[in-house]
Amino acid sequence: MKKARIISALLSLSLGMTALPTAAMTASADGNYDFNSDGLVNAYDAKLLMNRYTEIELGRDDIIADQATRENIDLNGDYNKDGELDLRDAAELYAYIRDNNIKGDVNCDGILDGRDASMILAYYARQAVDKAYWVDGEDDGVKMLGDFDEDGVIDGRDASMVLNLYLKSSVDAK
Ligand SMILES: [Ca+2]
Ligand SMILES: [Ca+2]
Ligand SMILES: [Ca+2]
Repeated sequence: MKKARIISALLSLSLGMTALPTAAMTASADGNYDFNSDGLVNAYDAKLLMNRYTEIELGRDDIIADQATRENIDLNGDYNKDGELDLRDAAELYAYIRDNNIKGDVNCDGILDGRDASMILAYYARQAVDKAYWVDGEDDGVKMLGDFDEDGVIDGRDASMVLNLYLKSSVDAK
């Protein structure tokens, strides 16, 4: 079934991007990649770009809920400017997000705080129950940036390290 194949290709892409060639990777994202206009360029936007690709491939327009978001993607989603909106654009945007944010800042707002810690913890809790349970955008961000201590596992330890750092910095600031 075509749809199932595409979905599994998308999943493997978002989980294993290091396997893709990086030679043509652009150094910076200079366009407007905040597709959902929430002020942040993060994994949600990369996920939306993948969803838009899926819509185009399947001839659908019901995966992305918001028409303005869809138009933003159609205008700016060709990340590598090769005239096609495809999975490579999504992969390169994911790589940009992964490489241009600090470890632990899973929502990519430039601050490590309780929000990041709880996203990491929620991801860990969900994965512990069911590895197939995936929250689009949110879990993509955690997967890329959530392994704070870089031991190869995203778990409660990463969440508490991020939280402790945040608590320490807010105490120091007083
Ligand atoms: Ca955004
Ligand atoms: Ca953050
Ligand atoms: Ca870890």
